[in-house]
Amino acid sequence: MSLVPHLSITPDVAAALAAGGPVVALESTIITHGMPYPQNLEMAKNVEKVIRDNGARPATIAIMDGRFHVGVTEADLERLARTGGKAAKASRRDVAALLASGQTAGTTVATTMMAAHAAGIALFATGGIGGVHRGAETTFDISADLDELGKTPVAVVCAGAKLILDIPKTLEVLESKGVPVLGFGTDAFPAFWARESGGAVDHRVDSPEAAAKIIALQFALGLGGVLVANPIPEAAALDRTEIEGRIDVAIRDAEATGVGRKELTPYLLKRIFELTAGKSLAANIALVENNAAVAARIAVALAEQTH
Ligand code: PSU
Ligand code: MN
Repeated sequence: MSLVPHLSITPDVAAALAAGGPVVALESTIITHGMPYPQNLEMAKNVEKVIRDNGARPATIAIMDGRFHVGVTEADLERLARTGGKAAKASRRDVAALLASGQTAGTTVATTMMAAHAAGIALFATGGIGGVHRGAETTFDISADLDELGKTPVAVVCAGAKLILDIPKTLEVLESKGVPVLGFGTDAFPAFWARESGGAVDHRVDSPEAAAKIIALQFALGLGGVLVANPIPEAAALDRTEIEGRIDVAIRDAEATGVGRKELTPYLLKRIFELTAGKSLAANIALVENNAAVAARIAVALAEQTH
């Protein structure tokens, strides 16, 4: 019982993994649902380049043609980027149905972790993780990302979680699931577009080597995933008060139009993009690239420590 027979790993990723080299997984919901075309395609290509420039191999993960692709061709990236909202969003509960139907789907943090682990990839870079939505005490809307982090041994480098979520509740659930939250050069849990959320990380690390040491031990002990929280670069960060105001408007609009469940996160992202006149998208791209660089450096340190 395993995902392995359903993986299509590109030859260059397979060769890097066989040699014990550094590989960084990338999700695809950020391409299919997180950003508009053509910025999504440009971002996807740039992020792969950033990983290569930092000494690791990128492996973008997506579900296409009844397979879990680990590493995609440029033509496949183009295909994912051009789905224009028609692709499915693959959470854990969707995997079997999507592999059966052959539909094209972006993989979330949860399903990208599943495929990365099956392929033997330790590091994964994204923008922000899913978490506990505001009002979860009535909607029960808690992302499957948190549960996956609790059980699947992959280290996810993110810029924290968006303030569209309830950050204190998200940190509480991460604690319940036993997920260590490492602050990369920070004591503060970052809030995606802003460098601070008001919440704190559990442990601070100040180098890729220090992060790699904890990640290696977490995996050796069989304790599940690790979350590395890496704040957006100062120059790209948005003003927290301004972004908080926009988020409140977007949430009210979602309630007014009845958007919820799996459509909620993509809807809020699109609405905030409109409300900030695109500034949120530019910041989003900058922080993903920054996370890719840090993930690649940690992957290199981890490969050196384990060989
Ligand atoms: N947060 C972002 N951008 C994103 C997502 C989250 O800032 O694109 C995507 C990720 O793929 C994440 C998913 O895993 O949304 C979470 O969705 P949900 O809340 O439905 O689990
Ligand atoms: Mn949800």
